[in-house]
Amino acid sequence: MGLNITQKIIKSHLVSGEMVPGKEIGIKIDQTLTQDATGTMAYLQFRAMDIPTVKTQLSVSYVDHNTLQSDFKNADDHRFLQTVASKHGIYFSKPGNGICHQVHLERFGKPAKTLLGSDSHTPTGGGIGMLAIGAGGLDVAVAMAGQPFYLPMPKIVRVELKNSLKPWVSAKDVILHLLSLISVKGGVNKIMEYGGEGVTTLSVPERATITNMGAELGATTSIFPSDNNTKKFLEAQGRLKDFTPLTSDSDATYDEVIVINLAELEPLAACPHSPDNIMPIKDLDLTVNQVVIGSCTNSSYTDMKRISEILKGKKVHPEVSLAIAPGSRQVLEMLARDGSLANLISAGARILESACGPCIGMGQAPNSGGITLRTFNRNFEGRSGTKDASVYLVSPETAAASALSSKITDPRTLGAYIPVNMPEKYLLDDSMILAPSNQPEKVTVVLGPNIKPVPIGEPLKSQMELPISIKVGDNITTDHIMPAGAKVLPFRSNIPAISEFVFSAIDPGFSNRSKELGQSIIIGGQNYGQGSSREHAALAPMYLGVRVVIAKSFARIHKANLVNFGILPLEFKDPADFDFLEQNDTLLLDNLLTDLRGGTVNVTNRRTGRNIELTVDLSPRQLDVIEKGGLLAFTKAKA
Ligand code: MIC
Ligand code: SF4
Repeated sequence: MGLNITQKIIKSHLVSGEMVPGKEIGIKIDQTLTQDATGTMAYLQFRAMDIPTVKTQLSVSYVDHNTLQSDFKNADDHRFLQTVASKHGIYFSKPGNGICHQVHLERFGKPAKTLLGSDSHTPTGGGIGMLAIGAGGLDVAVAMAGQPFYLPMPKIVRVELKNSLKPWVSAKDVILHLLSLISVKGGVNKIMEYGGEGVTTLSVPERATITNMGAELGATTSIFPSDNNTKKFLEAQGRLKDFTPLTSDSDATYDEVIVINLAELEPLAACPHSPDNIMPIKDLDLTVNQVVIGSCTNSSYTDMKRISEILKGKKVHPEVSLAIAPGSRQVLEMLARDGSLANLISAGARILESACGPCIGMGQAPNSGGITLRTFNRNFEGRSGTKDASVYLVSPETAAASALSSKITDPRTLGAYIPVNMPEKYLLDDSMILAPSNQPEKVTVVLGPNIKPVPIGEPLKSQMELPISIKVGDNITTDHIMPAGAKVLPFRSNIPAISEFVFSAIDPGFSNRSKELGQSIIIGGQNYGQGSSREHAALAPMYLGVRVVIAKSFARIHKANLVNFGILPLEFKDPADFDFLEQNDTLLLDNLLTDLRGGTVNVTNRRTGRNIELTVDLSPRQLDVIEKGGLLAFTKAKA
């Protein structure tokens, strides 16, 4: 029987398990990437394993999230990351060189390889035909140590693209449409594999926009074939030798099929406060205060070039603030050299550093009650830095058109389409990517005072009586659990300090309350922990004494992070039982260690006497890890 692309890559990397959906598999990881906000913890964990040099084919450490440097903390993290990279065989992409996913696509991604990244948008690499997966920092550290990456074998969904996009409709609209079809939880434990004649009409950067935002479907990853467009892209990046063709066999089978007719799509927006709250632009009537173009979703050279053509000779509306962050130094320098940057500046754009910036709330927070259009991938409440702002996620074309008019504007009203060709040759200069030292023994790793040791979890007990410290609803994001932004991000390498901010946006008393309770349980709804891969959303609650999370369902990465830090994730057998639990109730868990292995756990609510059945959807390996108190404790115990 023929294989699809995903099966081909998994098969050639399979270390353990069978390719049966839902069963745990272990795969070999060829490449890893980290970014600074998750990287400091990942490298502290890697160093705790005492392995001198990474065992991957390639590992890259990027600095793109925390580039504000409002005091010593971020700069100290950067210095730590640079010295760790140099010592342990890791390439280091300096701050200013660009957003990890954009730079990795340009300079390192290879079709048919596996990539594990400590960032949820690592699937951007699927645009070039990689199996690129986001994970917690500890999983990435373990992969750098040469160990397999474990995950439940996903279902494989074929997304069949028919025809081609109409003028002014863009790759962003394809993924927004898919989000409208299957929602932010529609992709959990699935891989979206693109195929069909429409694929050949999309360039690698366009494909990467689609696979990038596949993260918002909750998908394990998304992937495109590696074809002639991939070859041309790699050739233009001076990397023809990295090309391998990769397509699915003609008799390949899939677990599900979704058909999208590209020709029927129109410009769309994801409305507040969820990436799946989709409306056609033409049906929205809004006055816009701010427009921001950039992020790992839409900051390629061709995206930027097109908006510069739209803005050329025109002026941004006086009531609008337009900020633009090109995705990489390559993009920025090419725009500077071909005159596009001058068009943007002349139009009145505020040019930002090539970094994540406003996407993670590092500057450019909107005004009170502001309406902001962003080409990003997440519009969770408060993520922009302004709690009552309304963030709409749109294509670069819609963003540029709206910046001119101050009204949300369908780019199809701009007149004749402005085609932008893919460059024959990208500008190549890797001088901001530092190779690791060839004398690693001479490199000293420098830790700043804000970099604190990683806390280690406690072994699980068979009997526990735990109070509920918080009860939350559906689709709680890791931004709710562990917020980011300019105030909190500098504490990513200091768990005691960052734990003060757990749930701070929805329940400012949470941190103190849980410390007082000693140990506790969190109750969640559907898709608990969607969004970012930040393991701090598990690590900081663990530090605050959270031992168990009971939810209707979990997002994949967060569930894996909970296990890695010794927090037990359990699911309601009957979701209706959610209604019978309240904050401050005390739950009795009995005979836990035995029952966990049987797949069902019973808890009794002390207040009501009611018994609730919970499902254990964890592999035997994961149960071993949790029993020991997390992956670090487990690895230490094994050693
Ligand atoms: C995000 O987009 O939320 C982030 C910031 O890139 C995160 C990583 C992090 O929290 O450091 C992600 O997507 O994984
Ligand atoms: Fe950076 Fe935003 Fe992309 Fe996350 S989603 S990696 S914060 S640009």
